[in-house]
Amino acid sequence: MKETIIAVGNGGYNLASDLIAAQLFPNARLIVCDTDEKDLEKHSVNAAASFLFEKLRGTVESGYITFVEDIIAKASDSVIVCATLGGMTGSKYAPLIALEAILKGKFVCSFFSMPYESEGEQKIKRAMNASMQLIVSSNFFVQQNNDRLKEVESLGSSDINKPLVETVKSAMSHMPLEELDNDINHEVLQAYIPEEYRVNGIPLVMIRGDVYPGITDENRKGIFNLW
Ligand SMILES: Nc1nc2c(ncn2[C@@H]2O[C@H](COP(=O)(O)OP(=O)(O)OP(=O)(O)O)[C@@H](O)[C@H]2O)c(=O)[nH]1
Ligand SMILES: [Mg+2]
Repeated sequence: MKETIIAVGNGGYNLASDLIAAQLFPNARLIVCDTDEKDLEKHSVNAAASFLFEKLRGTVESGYITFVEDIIAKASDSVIVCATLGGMTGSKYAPLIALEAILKGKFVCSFFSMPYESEGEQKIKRAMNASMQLIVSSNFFVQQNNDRLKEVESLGSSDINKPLVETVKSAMSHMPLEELDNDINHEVLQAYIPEEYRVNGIPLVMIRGDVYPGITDENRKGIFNLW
């Protein structure tokens, strides 16, 4: 299936690039979006479409959905949302994009990271809120907890997305992305995480199919407080 990868924010673009460089999605279309004009300009060179978003400070209002609708209208039936949560762009817009995609009946997969603990409570809270919103609007997700990266000695400074990318690679070597959702049980999915990334305590990588089977679109919208 031809996927549409939607990279949100600066780290979201890095993550999407690393997934593409690993040749996991050879036919995918890349859409980039950011609130930072310079970053967007740089990244749009490699993208099929790019969107400049308004910087959001407070809570998201329903008016912004229209903008997000334009993106989803350009997406295929299988959407991959990439963001590194904690900042103001990926955390605010990636969940809205995933919500719009799942409401439009797409298969939604989210790949995201959580910030380092040293980045402070505000970023962590923002990321926690965003991850919850992303998870309810995804059929499948892989989360990387950046703070645990330091526990894997073999990872160098340029390997920041490697555990997530390698987990996706391992999972997709067993079955197509679109089949990795609720048909498969939790233990089977965890076994796809490469052994070197299984650290003690809070995991470095989490991989899950439909977390809330039976969740309705109304429930999803309720989480966002938009309506
Ligand atoms: N795994 C990973 N994490 C990253 C990367 N870049 C940044 N991060 C983490 O993600 C958080 C958010 O960073 P950005 O992606 O730059 O933020 P943004 O979404 O562009 O939002 P702004 O605040 O508007 O710039 C940072 O605090 C880091 O913890 C990356 O390439 N990979
Ligand atoms: Mg940014």
